[in-house]
Amino acid sequence: MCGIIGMVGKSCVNQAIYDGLTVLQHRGQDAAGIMTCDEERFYLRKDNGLVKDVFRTRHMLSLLGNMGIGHVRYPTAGSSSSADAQPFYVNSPYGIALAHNGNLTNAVELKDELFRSDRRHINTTSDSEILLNIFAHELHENGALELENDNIFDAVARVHKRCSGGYAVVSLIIGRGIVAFRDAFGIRPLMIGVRKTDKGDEYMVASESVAIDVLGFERLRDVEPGEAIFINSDGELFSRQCAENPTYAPCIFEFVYFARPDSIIDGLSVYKSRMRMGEKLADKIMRVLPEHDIDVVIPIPDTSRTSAMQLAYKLGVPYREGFIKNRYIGRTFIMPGQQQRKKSVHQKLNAIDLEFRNKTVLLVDDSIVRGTTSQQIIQMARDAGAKQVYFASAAPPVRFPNVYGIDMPSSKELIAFGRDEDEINREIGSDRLFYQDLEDLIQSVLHKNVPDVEQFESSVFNGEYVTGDVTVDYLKHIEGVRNDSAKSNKEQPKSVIDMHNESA
Ligand code: PIN
Repeated sequence: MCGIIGMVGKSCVNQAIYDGLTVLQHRGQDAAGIMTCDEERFYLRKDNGLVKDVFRTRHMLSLLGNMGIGHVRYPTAGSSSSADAQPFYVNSPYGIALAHNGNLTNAVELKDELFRSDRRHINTTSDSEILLNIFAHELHENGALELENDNIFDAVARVHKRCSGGYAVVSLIIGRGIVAFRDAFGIRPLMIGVRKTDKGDEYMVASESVAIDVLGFERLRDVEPGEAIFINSDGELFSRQCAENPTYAPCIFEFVYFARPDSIIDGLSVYKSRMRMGEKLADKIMRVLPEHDIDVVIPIPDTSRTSAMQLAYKLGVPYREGFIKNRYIGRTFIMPGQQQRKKSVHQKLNAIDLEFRNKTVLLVDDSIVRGTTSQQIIQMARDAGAKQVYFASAAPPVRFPNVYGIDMPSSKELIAFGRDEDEINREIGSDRLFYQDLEDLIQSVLHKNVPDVEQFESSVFNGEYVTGDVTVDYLKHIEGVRNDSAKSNKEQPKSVIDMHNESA
């Protein structure tokens, strides 16, 4: 998972892109990069680290120009090198830079094809470099010296024909403008914002609406599945549908965990979705355990707070903040390697004993992925004196790998893989376990006022991959690059590095 931003302003955009990336920092804390341009050249700064650490004053001063793109990266196997940080750029044609969020499911074939037919070399393990070279090749085939809007849109249409998977892309064409597009299913999010100034309109595109809000832009609309947007250097916006059969199927996991609650994705409020997840869970608990004995509902901070609050309200049970989180420690979910994850759970959360002592507590989390955190937190609740520990997950069991840009572990590391709910309950050590049903999750996110969205990309729960091209062989391939031993092995064998395509 990554965060992207693109901006065409009426003055230098470096500070705005920096601020936007800081707002999107939750989408990736592994590396950050900004590329800006004026009429003549690109200016780039990218490195491993948080936004605040990657950009020092001297870097900011060197990022000149009124147009730019930015990226924050999520760590994945093989992607830890700063050479893989985005944006990437190529000199020909015109001078093009690109950053993306997502994962290509045919990256291995594309890399080979790029070499054999397009005579292009890919030097990193990043899908971004592949997307950039495909886009550059198609623009070269389609583009005149004086680039027309249709040349750009035709090139994006060819990118959609060649590339499969989930991707949201921002690209900078030197001196000309910014191109942004989204895969034909709209799996990864992308939104457009506008800001009126004395000199005219400024535009930005960003992974989440929260970046648009915080920078003082107005939310214009989401980029549609398969649609491409071109904002030229004069600040004019053009758009065209570039996919043959666009279908809305946004990633449901954005709503479960990744996106900030104050974001609105494809017209659907993340916050409201999480509230409804809590209500639906309460309904389920009352269905399966009408005479429940829950004394208190305790969220596992932060994401689950919203649903836990509504769950408690609907059950008519007190809601208590029984776990306090050290806010200076990063999210455990996105740290590579099991060892590092285990250690940080203890550093991250502390229990307030009084809220647990002699009570039947219901702990609520947004999801159970590996189950290791859940296991340790349940033990913490027992150590704090709880009489019984029940556990509720606002999402259904995660049983399948994600191939569209969410770095889920290999299926063997998923606690729900090959286990039924009783077995998971035993494994994590809870007295009772409640999972959200998939249909209830979908209904929690869906809102009647948004007729465009009828389905979600929910493969981690049901194993149905919307792009229809995910084979058993491909799943085996990503399993190989995702397991924890692959992640912790810094000296990866060449074959693994070669095969790996980055989940951005
Ligand atoms: C963490 C949100 N959330 C907590 C991420 C843990 C799965 N984990 C997914 C639960 S935060 S585990 O609130 O945003 O910090 O099942 O893999 O152990």
